[in-house]
Amino acid sequence: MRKIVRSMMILSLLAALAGCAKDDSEVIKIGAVGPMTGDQSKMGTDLKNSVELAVAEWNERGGVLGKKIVMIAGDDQADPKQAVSMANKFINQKVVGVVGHWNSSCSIPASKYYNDENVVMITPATTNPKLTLQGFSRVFRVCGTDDQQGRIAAEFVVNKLKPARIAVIHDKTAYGQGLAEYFKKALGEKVKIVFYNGIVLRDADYKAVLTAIKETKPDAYFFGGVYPEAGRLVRQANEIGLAAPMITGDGVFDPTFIDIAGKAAEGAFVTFGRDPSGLPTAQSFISKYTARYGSPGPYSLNAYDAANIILSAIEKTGTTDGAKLAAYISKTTFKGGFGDIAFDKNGDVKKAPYVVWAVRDGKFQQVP
Ligand code: ABU
Repeated sequence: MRKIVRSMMILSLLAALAGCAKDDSEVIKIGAVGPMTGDQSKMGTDLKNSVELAVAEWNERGGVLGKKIVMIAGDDQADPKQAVSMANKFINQKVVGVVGHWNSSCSIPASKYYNDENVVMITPATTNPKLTLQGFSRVFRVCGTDDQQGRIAAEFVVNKLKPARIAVIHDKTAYGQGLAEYFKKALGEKVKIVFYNGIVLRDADYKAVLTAIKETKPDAYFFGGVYPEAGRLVRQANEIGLAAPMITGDGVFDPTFIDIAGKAAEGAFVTFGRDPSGLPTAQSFISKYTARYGSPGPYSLNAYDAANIILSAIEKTGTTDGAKLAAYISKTTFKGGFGDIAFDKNGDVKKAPYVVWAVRDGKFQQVP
């Protein structure tokens, strides 16, 4: 009797596996991964929405290679260990390409798994240069890098703000610390750095470090990090009477920063790309995204372009093989929401111009 039960269980398992295999061969799976929960969840949600929109458009046109496309969303919680765990989950689910991750601290460790397992990864937002310097042929990004934006921030500080003294802090992550280092390097000896230190990520109270910064009498301070911390830093700096403006990077470029900081956000400076809302190539995305989800976020168009690049590569090559897709992506100029998108030998976009934005009247406005 036990033998019969065991045989029936094995048969059911084989039937279930056969079902999975059939399902797997009938759809093409694309991963969308970022921080879907936690204090950076706005970024993950923006990313997921954009991929979902791109996938819906492709499916309305009949899918790709005659198959329906299925988006699988993954939450890395902005945590490197979760990112690796999500990468392995996607690989087991036979995902063909991944749009993500958002955080440099997640993309860098996860990228090795995608590359080793022949999965194409395109990040919309990871800016730490190391990501594409690992020699991974299947890893791309459709945004700029922190050496580029660190240099733009330093040039702005030296030529426009002209402080005599500056403090530099960072959140000790791959992104935040990396950006602070690039900023410091680009600044060179041109401005005296009177304070340099890391802050504790997700701390509620930064008044001790801000008081220490205030004592060094800086004319400005640079922060390498993301908007939840930046919002609290600026608000609390205002509360303790530290009037020096914050200069920071793309991880802070979201209205949520202004929501957290309130009026204290006024006068903060942020490096980010140009506003794509006037680009003819972005109009269709903006109207469809807005109708479906509300206003696009800072990296929404990048995520949409990333998804379309993966799907176009599948269509044009007629394959889902990661190596063939990567070879096609690396030599092709794509028509995206940002216009023409082409990659260099490392997998970085050839054009990624940064500009400086300031918070004025509760909004980000490009500094002329
Ligand atoms: N580039 C902004 C934030 C994402 C990152 O960690 O790179």
